[in-house]
Amino acid sequence: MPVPASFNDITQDPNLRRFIGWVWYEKEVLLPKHWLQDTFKTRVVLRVGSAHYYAIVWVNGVQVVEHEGGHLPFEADISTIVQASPGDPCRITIAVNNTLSPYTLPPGTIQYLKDESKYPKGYFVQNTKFDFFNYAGIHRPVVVYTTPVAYIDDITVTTALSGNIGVVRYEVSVIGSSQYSLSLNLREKEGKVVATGQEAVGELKVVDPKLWWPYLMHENPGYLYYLEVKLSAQVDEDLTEDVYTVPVGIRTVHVTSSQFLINGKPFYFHGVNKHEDADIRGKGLDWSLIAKDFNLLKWLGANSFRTSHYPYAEEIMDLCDTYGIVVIDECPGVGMKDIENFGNQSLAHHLVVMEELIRRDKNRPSVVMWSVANEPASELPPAANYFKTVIAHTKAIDPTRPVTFVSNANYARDHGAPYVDVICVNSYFSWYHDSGHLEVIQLQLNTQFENWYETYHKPIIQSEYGADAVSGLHSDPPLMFSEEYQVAVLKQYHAVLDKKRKEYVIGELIWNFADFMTDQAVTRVLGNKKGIFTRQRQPKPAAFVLRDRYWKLANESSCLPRTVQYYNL
Ligand code: BDP
Repeated sequence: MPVPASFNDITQDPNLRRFIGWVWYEKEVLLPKHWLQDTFKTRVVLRVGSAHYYAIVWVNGVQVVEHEGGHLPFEADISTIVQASPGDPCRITIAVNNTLSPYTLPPGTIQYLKDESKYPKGYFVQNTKFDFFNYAGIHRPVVVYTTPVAYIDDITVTTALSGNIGVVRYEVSVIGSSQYSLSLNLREKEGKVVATGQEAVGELKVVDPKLWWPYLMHENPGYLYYLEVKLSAQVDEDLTEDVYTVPVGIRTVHVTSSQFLINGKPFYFHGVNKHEDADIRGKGLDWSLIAKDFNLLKWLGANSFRTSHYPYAEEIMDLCDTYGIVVIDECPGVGMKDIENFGNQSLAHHLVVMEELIRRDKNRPSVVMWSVANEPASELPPAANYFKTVIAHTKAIDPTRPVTFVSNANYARDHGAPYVDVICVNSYFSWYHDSGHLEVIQLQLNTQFENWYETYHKPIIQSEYGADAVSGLHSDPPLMFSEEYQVAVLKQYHAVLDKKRKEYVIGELIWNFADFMTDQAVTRVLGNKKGIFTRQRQPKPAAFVLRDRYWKLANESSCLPRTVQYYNL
């Protein structure tokens, strides 16, 4: 079985495609000799980028780590095990179980179907209430790396602006020695050192900094400085050195009652919702696919996306930082529709997931907001305390970013909305309600925005809207599932968005960037077809409509002089 990849679509075996339970991966690797000899100086670490959903890892038969939750990395110090038998290959065994429960994120249930006149003995299915295929396996790279035994464990960077001074606050945590010194250099992209530091906690100042700007908002988007942190530590009689470099984008984020400000300028999200999803590899990381998607985002004139409905690979996030693609970073709180999903067990896990996500992505300038859930049953009374707690916890760990969750609840009955900084609303007028009635979209969308704004006086993002279109299916007048209908829905939404974006609507994210696989259902034709691109990343007509719109929006909202205009690439 290849890694990284979902195991589901690799073979012709239908049982493996829908398999629920334990799968086992094993590989022997040869580690460099000097990693194994320097017993007291080298720390050997095994890191799994993500495994869906629950994983237990052994090295040479010894259990080294277990981890609950897909989409986020975990690691184990394996030094003592591999250094104990330097002559042998290192055997890595990873067992992965994709069974979901009411307390996992996302939640799911196992249902035993006991009527033996209909089902064989022991027959069960896994039910989920989210709309994407529960791909499983080892989805991201597994690597073995080393550090010295005294090492840089973590670095936290936040940035601020004070007049023409860029302030880079940092905190370095060191493990393995209490006798150490640090040397920090903040370098420009081109290498020149602009500020230095020696303390574990400090502030670096940059005069007239080059700010990190979103794509299409500035002629030089995604500008990154590099903070190089050098640790020299005394370990027994020896001096060891560890070096780590963090990309730093100097930028600020603020939310007012009607605006989202990046570097003090109003930012309008014109972007997409995505999935990690493609033929054959499922949710497995694929560099060619990632590069293709970023090219399509740039072509489209999209300045942002939401990581619907779980954290994406670090490799994707790195490119967002580099290209200036703004991210709403979402945790896997999706499909939370039942009352059991709001109890203490779920809550405790949700808090841990937010901690892991923030530890991974906190230094990324592209991440401007955390989303703690998608379309939870937020009208249930326990959702009030649940979201109050998750959002307060998220803000306590990261006071620098706004927090939201994405709602499709009625504005008057949503118990989570009082705690968010930005209201994110999904709606599917003329699709799931009033199916086929394009003529009601404008009225209903207008009412939706006014209701939410009058209740909360917080800026609003249309965080999902769209319609399924089966590529190549035509109908005029536009009928549901045709390419023409998808275009017509978008245009109706845009008419209202164009009015409301002058007031308090701060963004629009189409559902979805590309067609994607779901469970089989009577409403799904080999998956969800709301993509503006097919699953193979070919444009439907809706992609051209959005492309025209996004480039126009870019010209209106960029910080370039009025005489300078963007042209479609
Ligand atoms: C929304 C969900 C999204 C679905 C979409 C749809 O947030 O995950 O895929 O609807 O039904 O409710 O297409």
